[in-house]
Amino acid sequence: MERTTADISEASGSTIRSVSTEILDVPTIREHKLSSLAVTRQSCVIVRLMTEDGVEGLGEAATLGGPRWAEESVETIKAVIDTYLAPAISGMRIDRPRAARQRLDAAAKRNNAAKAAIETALLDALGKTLGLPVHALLGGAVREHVPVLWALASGDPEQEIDEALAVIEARRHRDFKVKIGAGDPAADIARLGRIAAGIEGRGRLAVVDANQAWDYPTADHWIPALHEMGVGLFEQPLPDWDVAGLARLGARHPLPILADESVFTPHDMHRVAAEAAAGAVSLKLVKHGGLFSMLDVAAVASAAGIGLYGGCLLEGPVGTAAHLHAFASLPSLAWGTESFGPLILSDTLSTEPLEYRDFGVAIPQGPGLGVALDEDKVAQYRRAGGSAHA
Ligand code: MUC
Ligand code: MG
Repeated sequence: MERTTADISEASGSTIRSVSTEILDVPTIREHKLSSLAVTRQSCVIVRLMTEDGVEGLGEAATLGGPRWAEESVETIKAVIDTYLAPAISGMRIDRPRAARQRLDAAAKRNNAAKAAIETALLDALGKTLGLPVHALLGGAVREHVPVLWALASGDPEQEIDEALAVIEARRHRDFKVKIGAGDPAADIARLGRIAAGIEGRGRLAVVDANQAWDYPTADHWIPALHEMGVGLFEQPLPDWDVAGLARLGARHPLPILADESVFTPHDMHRVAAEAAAGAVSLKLVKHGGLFSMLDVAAVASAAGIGLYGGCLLEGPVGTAAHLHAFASLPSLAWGTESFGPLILSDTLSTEPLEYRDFGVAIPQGPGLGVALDEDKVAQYRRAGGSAHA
């Protein structure tokens, strides 16, 4: 049946009936060690936004190690959504995501992960209502598949080489990110050297991520060794506030800096660009507060000639799909992505897994996010009674 303008306008004008949240705790396939935290279980908040027409939109906000990667934890995300953000957009039309973001910003400062999860659910509902994939709501896809690297983070180089060779063999990944900074820098350099030799000719050390663990002299001393090993990007070697330090490293060494924790907002991105403090930026929904804001950060970076890298915070299928729709719509994505979150979880939470093939992942085709949750799995991993887990 042909849909008239009036039909479409009536459907897109549907309003938000309710927003609900639940926390999931899902074991990871192995310990994932960052500089200041390690996880064996990944937690996220799933948001369900129901429209007056009975369409359900899904969103996700993940954290790493409670409020330690950033200031939000799944407990605060759930509380802020339930208490402040959900009431702020109740009854709004679903085809006004920018206006919804203004209401969310008026209701709560920052809390970007919480806002991102709500905006994702809103766009999923709008896409399902209109019969369009989320990427069409963001300007449309310019690619159908993105490269995905794999993160090595057990801290044991022999295990890490075995893990890398297995995923290369499976044609799942050939670029690797190694997490460092938990211990002695010289030991990390030795570990990286072992990994580089172990995968030589078959895989690449695309990114090394220190998660803010080093100071300027340490980074200045060891960057030539990383460059010598063929590392492609050095992610957030210094504390998030030390933008001037990142700029000095970038000016002294040819190895490009990848800004992660230093860039949450478009204003942060503007400062990093103005100070020439990075060669690339890692885009993550939890940092930017939503898909539109992610595109705003990307636009500021691109205007300054700073490359784009598709980041993650180990999201499950809902959050990963949301990232993929935004990454698909970016005119340029020079540094690829790390959209491997669902693969580090020990179980598949969606009814259909995302399609990982040819060293990357296919962009889901909607409507909406194009992902449905397996409700039995959700029930299995749902946190009971809101009790606190680390
Ligand atoms: C981070 O800081 O990049 C994303 C991938 C990964 O291995 O760790 C996270 C967080
Ligand atoms: Mg990082």
